[in-house]
Amino acid sequence: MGSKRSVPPRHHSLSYDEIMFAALFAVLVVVCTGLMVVSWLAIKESESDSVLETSHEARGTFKITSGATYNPNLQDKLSEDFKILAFDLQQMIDEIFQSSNLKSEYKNSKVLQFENGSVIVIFELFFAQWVSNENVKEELIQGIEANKSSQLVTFHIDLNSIDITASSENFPTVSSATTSDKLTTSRPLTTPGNDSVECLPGSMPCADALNCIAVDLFCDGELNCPDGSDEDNKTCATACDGRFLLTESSGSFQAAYYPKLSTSSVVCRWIIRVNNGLSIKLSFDSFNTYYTDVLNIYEGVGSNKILRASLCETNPGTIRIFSNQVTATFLIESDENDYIGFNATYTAFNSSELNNYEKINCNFEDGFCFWVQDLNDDNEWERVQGSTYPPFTGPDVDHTFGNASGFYISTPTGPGGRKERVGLLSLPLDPTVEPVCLSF
Ligand SMILES: [Ca+2]
Ligand SMILES: [Ca+2]
Ligand SMILES: [Ca+2]
Repeated sequence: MGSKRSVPPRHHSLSYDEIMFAALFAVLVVVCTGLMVVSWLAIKESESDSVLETSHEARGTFKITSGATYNPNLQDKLSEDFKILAFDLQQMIDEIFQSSNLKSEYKNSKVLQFENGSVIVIFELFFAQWVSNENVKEELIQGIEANKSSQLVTFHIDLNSIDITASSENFPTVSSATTSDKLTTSRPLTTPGNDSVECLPGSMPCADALNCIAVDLFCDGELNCPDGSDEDNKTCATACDGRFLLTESSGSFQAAYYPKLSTSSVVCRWIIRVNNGLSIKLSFDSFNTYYTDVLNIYEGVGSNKILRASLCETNPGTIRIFSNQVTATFLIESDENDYIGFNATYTAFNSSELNNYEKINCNFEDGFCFWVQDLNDDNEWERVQGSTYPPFTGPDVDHTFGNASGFYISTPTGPGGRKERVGLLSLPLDPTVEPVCLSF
């Protein structure tokens, strides 16, 4: 992707009409450039605006009694067997919920794991707002009974095996994508004495033992306890590397080895805060995580933070966040000793110093450069290498190297997949008087 300029012939003196024409032309160029920076894959027939800030996740499981047989390859998330079965089941779940009473809340689903026993499927469901487990379960059972998916011709699901658990059910009032993260700290938060305040379920006392705040407000980058103890560096130090608040203009954080799982899962959380007006660039020296371990990168802190990247398995290259504050959470659920985690470095940079060429030019070899995923559409662009999966849904090579080693970006693909709007945004471009072409 690159920009070219064509220089119009110069005039020594300009009439009033010529100046007006030039001004009008400049306005048109700015408007056209603004429209061109958004690339649409397709226009979805029906509108479905999702609100990211108030998302809800539920976890579910069911048993397939016929239509799929278990084999050990299903343990490998990268295997063709896993991908094919997961794709079909996600499509089935999508079709069921898209024709259910929860269709306006439902966003998408993701198969996490298969287990032996006919085939037991463990999956996640994403909703735009909070919905009860009972409601989700009921709609899923009704959808299966009413054959709401063409996949149900193949798969037979044991209705009694269906179970839905919301990982955020204890804290439904806190709406953020991390409500499922069970915060684990390396030290006890307080050592309350006998006069310690009694906190309601889902909340914990501040160090003053006088005030209670919601569990999710601890270590979220915003001060909530009057004594500030909810953001104390010692309280929030992660089990991954013993760090929490990173305020230098550059630094690192890591989970080089997984910490021992004291419970079924561990969350490490870091807050990066650099000078106002600056942005934050994250790079990964190593990234080797098991698929159940997810590193989430958020723009901002507290309950208004925006999920910008959800990373597992593959090294994402460089990620740029256009905010002076970043929250990173690493949820570890695997118990695999032979996997190493990641090592991330960050540096502050000034995005206002970029020119238009730098803002839009990208070969995607090292991430998305300065392009930003549109979060108000149906899906996200993916940075891929070699052929897309399934075969014949995209190119085999990129423009940079012309072979399978080069990265390019692609919209999510799948056989028979529904049409989706997938947008990509540039940073605001500086208006230009001269015409500008965008090529890609
Ligand atoms: Ca807080
Ligand atoms: Ca490339
Ligand atoms: Ca998007």
